[in-house]
Amino acid sequence: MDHDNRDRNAGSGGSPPGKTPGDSWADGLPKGRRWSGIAWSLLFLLVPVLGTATFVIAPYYDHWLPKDVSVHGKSIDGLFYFILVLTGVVFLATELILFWFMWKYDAAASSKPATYIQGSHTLEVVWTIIPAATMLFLAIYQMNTWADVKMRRPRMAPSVEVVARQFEWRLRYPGRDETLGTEDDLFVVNDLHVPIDEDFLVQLKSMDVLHSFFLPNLRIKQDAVPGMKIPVWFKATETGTYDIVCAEVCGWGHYKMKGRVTVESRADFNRWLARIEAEQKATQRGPEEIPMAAAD
Ligand SMILES: [Cu+2]
Repeated sequence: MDHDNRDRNAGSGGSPPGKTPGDSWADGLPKGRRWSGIAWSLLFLLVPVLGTATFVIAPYYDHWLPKDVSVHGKSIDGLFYFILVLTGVVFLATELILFWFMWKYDAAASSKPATYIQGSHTLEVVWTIIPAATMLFLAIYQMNTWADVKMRRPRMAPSVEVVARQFEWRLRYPGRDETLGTEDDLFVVNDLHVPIDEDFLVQLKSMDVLHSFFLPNLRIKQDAVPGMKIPVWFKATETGTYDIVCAEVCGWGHYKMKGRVTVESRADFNRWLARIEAEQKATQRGPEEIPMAAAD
């Protein structure tokens, strides 16, 4: 389209040959040109319309935030919605303006060729300062939530150690002495159990590569970094079984690096621990019970 316009204007100082001032310079364009302008404008209008429709319809099809079952989830979701509305309004405004400009200033419908402008220094300053101020506001506004989730760790010994590994979650509970790294530690794979309404402190490690410990319903997502012990904490508010997934592409089996987290009452949790302990004792023999290999 632009290319055609340029050809028409070439050598004629902007006004096409054979036209008197006041006539639309585009009168000579074939009819299809005008229709293509309308079609393109409407196509661009579909972006904000379908974009908004997606967000309105998605919750009805359960394609939305998973149910929040954590104490700090509310403030995280609040931040999410706040930023969504903020960016949503800007998105709608810019897309609608884009559509309107395409519609109104369609070359084929215009009586004048486009003119070149230098740009506006004031506008540049304004649209730099507004996003910068918004970013600064968000950075300050979210500080308390960040501190709750990542900095104000409950004062307690780790409730469990989670070791990410290609492609599973290895869990170690402290056992009866409530201390990790002792003989009575209990080992489980991909099956995290958590007592409800209690602070729960995870010590997160990785055995091989970068993974990301993601508990969508508990609004927890934390990278597991080889060589680091990273504390992660939450307080679950509703019993049930939820997903553990890896949110960092960690190799060919990344997609199947799934586990589950069961939130249950303290009594059920203790029963489960006792069962794991009994199973472990039944299947593991102490060194003194292992028969010596026959000596030569
Ligand atoms: Cu992984």
